[in-house]
Amino acid sequence: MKNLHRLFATLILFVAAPCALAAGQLGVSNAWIPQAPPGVDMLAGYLTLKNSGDAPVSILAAQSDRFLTVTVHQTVIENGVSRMRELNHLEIAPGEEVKFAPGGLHLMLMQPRREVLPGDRIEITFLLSDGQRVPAIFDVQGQDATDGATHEHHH
Ligand SMILES: [Cu+2]
Repeated sequence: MKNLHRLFATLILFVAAPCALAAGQLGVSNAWIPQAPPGVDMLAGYLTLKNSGDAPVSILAAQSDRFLTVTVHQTVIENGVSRMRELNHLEIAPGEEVKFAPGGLHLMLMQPRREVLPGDRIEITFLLSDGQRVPAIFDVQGQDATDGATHEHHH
């Protein structure tokens, strides 16, 4: 009889488990960094994030050993002036795709630890509220590839 109780307890555990597994799943694509003009120690990173899970994903922070700090910025126009605002966190709903692009959302990459050159591949890791760490590899593009906000990224 005691064994039967244990069996029931185990079964309940298995039935309950799928609910606890509902999770966000962050996919990364098209990650690129335009090379900065000479002498500028501030770069921007662009990419597309997609949550293909069944729960919201919340990005709390990002980090890279190539930069002193990595933050999420949003460019906004206030009274005709372009300003950048730092986002403390970025929430992505299930099924939602968020595009970082010139003139909008971007990663602000401050004080590179060494020069960032075209052809470099730079890893930046996103830290999520559920403890997941999602790495992304960014391709550095030469300046000729970065003129204008309408630029499309080609491989
Ligand atoms: Cu910025």
